[in-house]
Amino acid sequence: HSGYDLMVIGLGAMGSAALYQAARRGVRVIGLDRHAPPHTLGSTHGETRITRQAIGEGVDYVPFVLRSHDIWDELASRTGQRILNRCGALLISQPDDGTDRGIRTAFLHRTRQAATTFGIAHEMLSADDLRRRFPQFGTTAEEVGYYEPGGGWVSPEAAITAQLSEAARLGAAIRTQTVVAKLDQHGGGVVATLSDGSTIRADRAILSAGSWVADFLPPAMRPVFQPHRQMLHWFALDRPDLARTWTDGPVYMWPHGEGQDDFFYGFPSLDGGGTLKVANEQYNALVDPNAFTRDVGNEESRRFYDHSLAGRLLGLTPRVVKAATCLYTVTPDSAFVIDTHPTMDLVQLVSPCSGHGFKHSAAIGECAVLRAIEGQSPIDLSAFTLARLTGG
Ligand code: PYC
Repeated sequence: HSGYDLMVIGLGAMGSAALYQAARRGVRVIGLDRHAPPHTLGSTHGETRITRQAIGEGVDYVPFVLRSHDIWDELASRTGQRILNRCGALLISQPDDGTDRGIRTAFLHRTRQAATTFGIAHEMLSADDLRRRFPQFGTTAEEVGYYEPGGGWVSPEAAITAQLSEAARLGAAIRTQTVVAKLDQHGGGVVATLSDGSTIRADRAILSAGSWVADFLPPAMRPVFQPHRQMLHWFALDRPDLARTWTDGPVYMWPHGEGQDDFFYGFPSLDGGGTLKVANEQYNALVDPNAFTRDVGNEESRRFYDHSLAGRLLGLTPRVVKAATCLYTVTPDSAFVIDTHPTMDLVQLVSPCSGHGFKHSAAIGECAVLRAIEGQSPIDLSAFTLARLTGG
């Protein structure tokens, strides 16, 4: 079969990781992206992504993040890029009641279970400990903390840049501003037809197209992957006396009620205490990834500030310094899909991460490549089948 051994469609978090892992194994690989990564039009921009090792979404994810941290440490020393920042991760929550019930406590419960199962270093903080250790948060007398020193944040732009530049250095071909209009399997390989009508062939493909993945699926399966508009906000801080605590502080996640709006997360101040990046999540803003409102309205930022942030992030003002939108591609159970394509067995589907994928992406790229070229993933992928969502 002429052409490449492997084609990677979509060079965001998963795709750039896959391209790098393929190139370092000597695979003849080509990566294609409709834009020029790292770009701001998908799911992998905005300076920071939370990383944590005890994964409250389920123990099946833990091996991904642990392996991803190792890959990024190695890549950082090789490229000089600062990718992973272990500033610590804090979950503020109502106390664990020992059950999986209730939005506010179940995540803490499962996080603690994952930490215990994998021996991940952590501390449980009482309400008093929390206030003493982290005076920048306006926590209540009922709220407690789970603190993980090995957590922190990943720079999506640095990770993608390093993965792509290393892949290119190792021989990968990269074509940006290249739209794949159609993907077919025949003659023992895969054929990508580009929007200009030309074709690219490879023995196998990894489809990591994020919010665009539905374009490559049978129509009945498309609704499984729902692109949702999300907002990122950078608000101004006005407490110079707290600048140090915000600069040196951890990343954090804070469910503060039972409703979907009662959750936000944020990062340390990366500009010396001038601003804080904070965000919430929304699941009622289904969009077309090619046509949606990318600007964030002042009233959207203000509503978020008033509902969740005022009184909780001390010194934060409602003044928006910067805001951006990005996309989550959400499955019905909010879990990942890492599986063989339903109608093309030479294609690995490595996409939707429902808003919690970046921290796992370096390892998922590696697993996808090894499954594509050797038929087996080093990390168990059985929890991430497409069939669980399609009944197939
Ligand atoms: O994956 O840690 C995460 C996360 C927090 C908020 C959105 N995603």
